Amino acid sequence: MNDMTTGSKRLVVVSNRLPIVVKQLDDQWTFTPGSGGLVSALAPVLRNRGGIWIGWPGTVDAEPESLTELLHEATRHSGYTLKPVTLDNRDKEDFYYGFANEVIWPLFHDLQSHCNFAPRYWDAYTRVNRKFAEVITENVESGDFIWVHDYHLMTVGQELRALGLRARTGFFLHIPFPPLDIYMKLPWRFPLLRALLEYDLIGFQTLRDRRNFLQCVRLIAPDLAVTGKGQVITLRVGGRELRVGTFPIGIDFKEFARDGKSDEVIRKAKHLHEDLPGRQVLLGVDRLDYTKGICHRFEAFRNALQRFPELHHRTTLIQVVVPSREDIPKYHALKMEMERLVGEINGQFTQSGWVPIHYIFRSLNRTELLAYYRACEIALITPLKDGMNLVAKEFCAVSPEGESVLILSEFAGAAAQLQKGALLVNPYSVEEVAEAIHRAIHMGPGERRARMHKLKRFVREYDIFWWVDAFLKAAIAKDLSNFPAPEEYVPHMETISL
Ligand code: GDG
Repeated sequence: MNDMTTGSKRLVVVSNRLPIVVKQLDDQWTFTPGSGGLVSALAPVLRNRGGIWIGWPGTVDAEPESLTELLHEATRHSGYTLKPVTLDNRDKEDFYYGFANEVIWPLFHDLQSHCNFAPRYWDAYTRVNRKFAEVITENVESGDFIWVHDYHLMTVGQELRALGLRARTGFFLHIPFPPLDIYMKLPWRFPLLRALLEYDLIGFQTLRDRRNFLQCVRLIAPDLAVTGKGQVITLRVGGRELRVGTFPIGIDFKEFARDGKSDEVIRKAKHLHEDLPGRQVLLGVDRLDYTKGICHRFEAFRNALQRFPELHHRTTLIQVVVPSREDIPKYHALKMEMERLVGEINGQFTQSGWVPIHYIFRSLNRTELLAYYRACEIALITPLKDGMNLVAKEFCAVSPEGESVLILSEFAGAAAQLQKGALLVNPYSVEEVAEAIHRAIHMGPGERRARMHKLKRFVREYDIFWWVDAFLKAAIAKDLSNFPAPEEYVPHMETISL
């Protein structure tokens, strides 16, 4: 760990899931890399700096001692150590599927009608957060910086204080923080806010999220005093002082740009496009999730095909959906609905030699994923709400300059940074997205190049290493005025001209 940045000995990263999933198959333990944005973002950081990663390895069957040994084996050459937190079936049901995925995930994405506020979920949440705190306390050394991640672990900081730990703690929320009116629906709104205020530093993806959080804090703490206006501000509340900052998460730009130019990726990308001659290919890549707006996107594509018949035969949408949380009925229902829509739209428009939507329901390996980023001319990334959306940034890093266009939801955190290069859309407006598709397909090489140039510059400059440094510096910096205020996206009246 970099002493210059934090003055700390080690970085202790804590997240719900470890970057490795442990499974038992026919009496054999298997390891597979974890998926999702948090793992993609943090794995290169720990590879680079070393440290400890504490989290749940995804199984409820193994004994803690054997898990520790297995994880030690699996990460022998990774440069960092994994420490497991063991969860049982009840934890998995009520904490993970329950509070995290049926309460916080939908509520924080403004989808309150998807919430199930079952009273037992909160007890499970605090119980499991205490388990995490206990494992942290067992593994921490003096001078360590403890960096807790995401919505599963919002009360860990408070539990650590209750266990008497004095180490410095930071928390980063990867998903959005909802506006006051929505947050207030949460039955446990006050204890949750009070618990968050026990961290020394809280990071959000965007200024919008931070503003929402501050409005909520103001309600429970009329004595709240805020100092500063930039990227990192100081709060004084209830006799405590803490910092709150905006840190838009990035990707390992160099690695994506380099791997995207490898012979294997170029060969595969060429091969993919040979099967779609003379077409401009639109690409969607998402975990199976109702926040990603996949069904709205299909409707927008249908609308584009209805209104602009010249697109027939000239464009194809490739939609990759990565299986996720499929045991939850809502996710299963979403899968059924997506598949119904794909069938219906393809049935409506397919002609000899042209199928409008190619639908892939599986996880791609990295080479395949990069080949799709490289081969497709237009990324269609239209989440209904998203903390950041790393797929948008990965597409920019890999796609050849001058050929590609990014269509991006204004409700993705990435919109704040990428607004000058992307075509921003309201994902709820089927017509607006259809018009953006039309505009992207007709966009000339000059405009494409200029836009992609800006996009790449932002993604390169604010990469994952910038993000880590900014967060860790914010934890210790004496002077917070050196942190520049980040970009903010404010919807405006730009009409898409046809
Ligand atoms: C959460 C927040 C925030 C996707 N398909 C495949 C694959 N992926 C990888 C992508 C990307 C990651 O998964 C998805 O990241 P996102 O950011 O798009 O979304 P979430 O998983 O919802 O992440 C999000 C993020 O945390 C980080 O803070 O941006 O808002 O919801 O890295 O590359 N990887 C492989 N095969 C696939 O088929 N190998």
